Formats: sequence, C-alpha cells, structure tokens
Amino acid sequence: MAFLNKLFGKNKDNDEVKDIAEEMEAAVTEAEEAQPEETVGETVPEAGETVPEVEAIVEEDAEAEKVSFWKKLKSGLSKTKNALFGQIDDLLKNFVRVDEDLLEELEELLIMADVGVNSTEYIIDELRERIKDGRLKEKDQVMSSIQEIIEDMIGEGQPLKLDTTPSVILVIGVNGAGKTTSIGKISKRLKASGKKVVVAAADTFRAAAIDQLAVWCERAGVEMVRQNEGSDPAAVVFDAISYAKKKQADVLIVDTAGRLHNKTNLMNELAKINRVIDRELPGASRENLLVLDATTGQNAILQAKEFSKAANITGITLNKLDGTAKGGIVISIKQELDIPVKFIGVGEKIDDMREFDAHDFVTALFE
Ligand SMILES: Nc1nc2c(ncn2[C@@H]2O[C@H](COP(=O)(O)OP(=O)(O)OP(=O)(O)O)[C@@H](O)[C@H]2O)c(=O)[nH]1
Ligand SMILES: [Mg+2]
Repeated sequence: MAFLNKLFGKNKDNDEVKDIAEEMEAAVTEAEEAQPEETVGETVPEAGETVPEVEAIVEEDAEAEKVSFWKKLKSGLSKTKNALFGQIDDLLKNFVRVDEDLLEELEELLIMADVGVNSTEYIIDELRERIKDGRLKEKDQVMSSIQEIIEDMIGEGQPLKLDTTPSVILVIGVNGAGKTTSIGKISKRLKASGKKVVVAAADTFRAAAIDQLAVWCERAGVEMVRQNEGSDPAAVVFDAISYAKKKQADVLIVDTAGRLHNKTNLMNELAKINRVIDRELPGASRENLLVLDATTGQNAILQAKEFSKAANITGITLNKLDGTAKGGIVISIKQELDIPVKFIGVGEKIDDMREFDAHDFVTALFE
C-alpha cells in the first residue's frame, strides 16, 4: 500500500494515525482476499490519492504538536520571563512616570538578565527615542514597547537553505552543547518534510559518540555513515559524501567533535572537514550550524566568535532554553553576531526542537 507507506513516512510516530492506517490496511487485505482483483481498484485509493479522514487526523495531529510545543516553549521560557519581565513589572510598580530614572533601572535589569551590554543600550536608546517623540508616555506602555523593540531586533526567522542535492549541514559547537541531540531532532523534522537524510559520524574523538549518534539516527529513521573511533573525521565525511551521492540523498548532516586535545586541533579539524566538503561538493548548499547552550549565557557569544574563525557560521541552534533564566541571550546573539538563530531546543526529546520564530519567542516571553 504505497499511500499508507507514504503516510507512515510523513508521521512515523503518530500512533493514532498508525492504528487507523493499520486497520485500513487490514480492511483492504480482507477486501482483496474476498473480492476479485478488478473490483479492489475501485475501493482502494491509488498512491498519492487523498483519504480525507486520515488527512484530517494528520492535520489535527500537526496542530496538536504545535500547541504542545508552544506550551513547552512557554514553560521553558518561564524562568527567563520571571527573571526579566517579572522584575520589570515589579520595577514599574515603583515608578509614576516614564523618566530617565526608570530607564536607568531598566538598563540594570536587562544587563543582569543576559540581554548583553550592547543590546541593552540599544533597547534603552529606543525607549528614550519613543519617550522623546511621544510614542511612549505612560508606564503601562513600557512593557509593550520593550516587546516591540525586541521583536524588531531579533527579526524574522530564517529557514535552512537546502537547495542542492545533496545539501550539507555541518554541525559544530563545544562539547555538551547538544550537537548530537540536535542532529537527531533536525533529521526527524527534515525526514518528515520528505527529505532523504544521511548523517556522517565525524565525531570520532569521544568514546561512545558514534553509538550515541547511531541511537539518534535510529530514532529519526535516517541512515548514518561511520568508521571506527579514532579515525580521521575528514575521511568519514568523504565517505559520507560518496554515500549521499550514491543514494541521492537530499541532505547530509555532519556531526563533529566538541572537544579535541586542544582548541587549535579542533579548529584545524573543522577547517579540514570544510575543505573536503568544498572539494567534493562544489556549489552545494551549505549550512554551518553552530550549536549553543543557552544556559551558558554570554559565554555562548564568545564561543560563536571563536567558531566563526574556523567556519562561516550560517545559523545557530540554541539549546536548553528550558530551565534557564538566560533566554535573553537570543537578543544578544542577533545584536552582537548578526547570525540568525535557526532552531531552538527546549528539551531532550526528539520533538523538543523547532525552527525559530521571533514572534512566537517574544510572545512566549511576554504573555
Ligand atoms: N534540557 C535540555 N537538554 C538538552 C537539550 N539539548 C541537548 N540536551 C542535553 O545535553 C546533553 C549533551 O547533548 P549532546 O547532544 O550529547 O551534546 P554534544 O554537543 O553532541 O556533545 P559532545 O558530543 O560531547 O561534543 C545531553 O544530555 C542532552 O540530552 C535541550 O534543548 N534541553
Ligand atoms: Mg556529540
């Protein structure tokens, strides 16, 4: 049943749909057994044909998934919200007018909440500007003004650019930032959108790194190319590129080590992997995703500056937003690095990641 396979591929973990699909498949088999061949064609939808009831369930499920992620995002950002906006709320209670004194206190709060010095200055200057031109008069407009300013600062989310077959996503970042986990999550999302994904296990340094990645690939239902621990990561990437070409994969995702004997080794290794990709896949769409751990706050900015020396970072995956009060780092990233945040992670499970949406993010912080 091609259309049922298609359905499973589209939503592999959807037990409800799977159950219904299985029931339908059983019913179809029964019908096939009971009836002559010619009449079966009339009752069984052809590949690609829509089955309205099942389509509706798939849509409902996507909606439910969206709602559950929104809840996770909101609860994940609650510490940041309390640390930052809860305090702004308290601060506003002590002020009657919107004046320089209030701005000064606000400035301190924003800096304390990991919004970063430059971003804070920008926000305060914008507020001052709004006070001057009369857009901000009452203190109950302060919060919505900050919300608007932050949303403007962060800008629109930017999707991955994966135009060629294969395209390449190189995943880099310090150890423990969540690279391997993110690869599992991203692979699942890409697969669900119909892309064929191959993953290269190019973190050959850490014991068990390859097996850990294999588990994530299994969960995501994608193939992985591996060599032994200790082998040359660039050679793994070379193999994986050949395999991706042979299999006509849409996307090759490369896991890398977060720690080597020293930083220079790490950066040299990344540069070498980059050269292999450039040589073997000239003209391919490339994403160099830097994975950052939101709980490290401003330190994440320093990491980004360091990694920028080894690779042209095209996007950031910001993980562990759940349970940190340092979510304000998103604002700093945009302001200080001008690299788009492409994904955010709010948990350890395979569905705990989404494409970054500035409006959703800021709304979750303020609502
Ligand atoms: N709470 C939470 N934990 C996360 C998130 N993303 C990753 N983690 C956890 O962070 C830890 C490290 O994740 P990995 O994916 O192994 O990190 P890595 O960057 O591959 O680490 P190395 O391979 O050592 O360089 C794991 O325990 C993950 O479960 C997230 O969004 N939220
Ligand atoms: Mg890893």
